[in-house]
Amino acid sequence: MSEKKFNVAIAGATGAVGNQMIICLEESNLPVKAVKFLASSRSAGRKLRFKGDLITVEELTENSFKGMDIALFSAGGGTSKNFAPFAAKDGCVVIDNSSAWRMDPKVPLGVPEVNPHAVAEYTNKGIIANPNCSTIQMVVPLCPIHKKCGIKRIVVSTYQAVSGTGKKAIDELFDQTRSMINFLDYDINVYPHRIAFNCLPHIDVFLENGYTKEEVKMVDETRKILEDDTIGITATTVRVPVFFSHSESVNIETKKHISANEVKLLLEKAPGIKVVDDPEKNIYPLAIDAAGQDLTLVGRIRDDESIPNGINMWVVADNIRKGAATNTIQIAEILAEKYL
Ligand code: NAP
Ligand code: 3JN
Repeated sequence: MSEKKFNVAIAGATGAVGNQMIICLEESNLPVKAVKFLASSRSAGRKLRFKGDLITVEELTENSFKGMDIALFSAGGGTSKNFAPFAAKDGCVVIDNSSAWRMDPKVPLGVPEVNPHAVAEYTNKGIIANPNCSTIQMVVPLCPIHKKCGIKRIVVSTYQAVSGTGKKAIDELFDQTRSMINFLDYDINVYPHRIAFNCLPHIDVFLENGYTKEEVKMVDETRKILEDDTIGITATTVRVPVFFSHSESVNIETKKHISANEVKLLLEKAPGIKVVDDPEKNIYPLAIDAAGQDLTLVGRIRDDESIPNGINMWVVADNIRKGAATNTIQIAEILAEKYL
């Protein structure tokens, strides 16, 4: 890391992802000169702690980024679309957590373990996009397999934690669960159905083809990050009553044969991954073990016996850390070390 220090703004600092970004920034090696915390007018004036100091939250405006070097956005797609260009115009590099810029061909979509070289393309628009959480944790183990054998097709089903919907959904799962176990009435506000003791095959909005937007994000973003539009991908995304960590059942068909044992050895050496796979001892990746740390846990690695070149695996990561804040800070670290 160079000696230079950076002014870092966080837009959406009061939200679930923004709060985790503050923690990850405190934990990181990024040399920070000063921070600025931004949110809507609703939260302006609130105070948030950074490394022991109390920082007053300011309202996000077009002029918020003057003098800033790096802006981390997690305040929704509309806010990113409207305000990221103002940050870029003022010479700030934006790392955006929303879907607003992800599929723009001039904006890199970065996962440091997979395509760190993409970060260099920030110069096009001054914006780097952070992928969707479900995409990030899937491409981390797919990348080494794709490099070695070529992936032909992916079938993925997700089991996504409510924290992916933000703070209000965490509260809703807690409140509904508490009400139900006390035989009390409960409210349904965040999702179209009760989430407590239920699974909802519905994340983000439905599109004309019957898929949800979350499913289409996984398809499009995976192809962009792995730099291969020929990969066939189909996804089913499901919300489950878990607070933190998304789990995924990932089935892949490769071009060249690779055995489950070889996949295990390959992933054991790959960056950002912990292989957790000893079924005889009931050891496999769990949401509760992934939560609060940054590795992507991979287990239940086995041959898909229904096709000649198939592998099944179970992939779990903390959706708010590696799926959002940690990945953003890792991109900022690369940027600071190599490009700014
Ligand atoms: P959240 O808990 O509801 O927080 C939303 C944040 O955005 C709050 O800080 C809020 O400020 C701020 N905000 C909302 N409207 C704003 C406006 N007009 N101007 C300035 N700030 C505004 O949501 P979250 O879970 O943290 O998610 C935030 C965004 O991050 C999502 O919309 C999504 O784009 C992205 N995200 C990405 C992933 C991923 O997969 N990488 C995962 C989850 C979320 P107030 O306190 O003032 O309301
Ligand atoms: O639901 C999840 O588990 C992840 C949610 C991500 C999300 C939520 C609201 C808006 C996104 C995203 O990152 O794709 C967006 C969005 O920016 O479109």
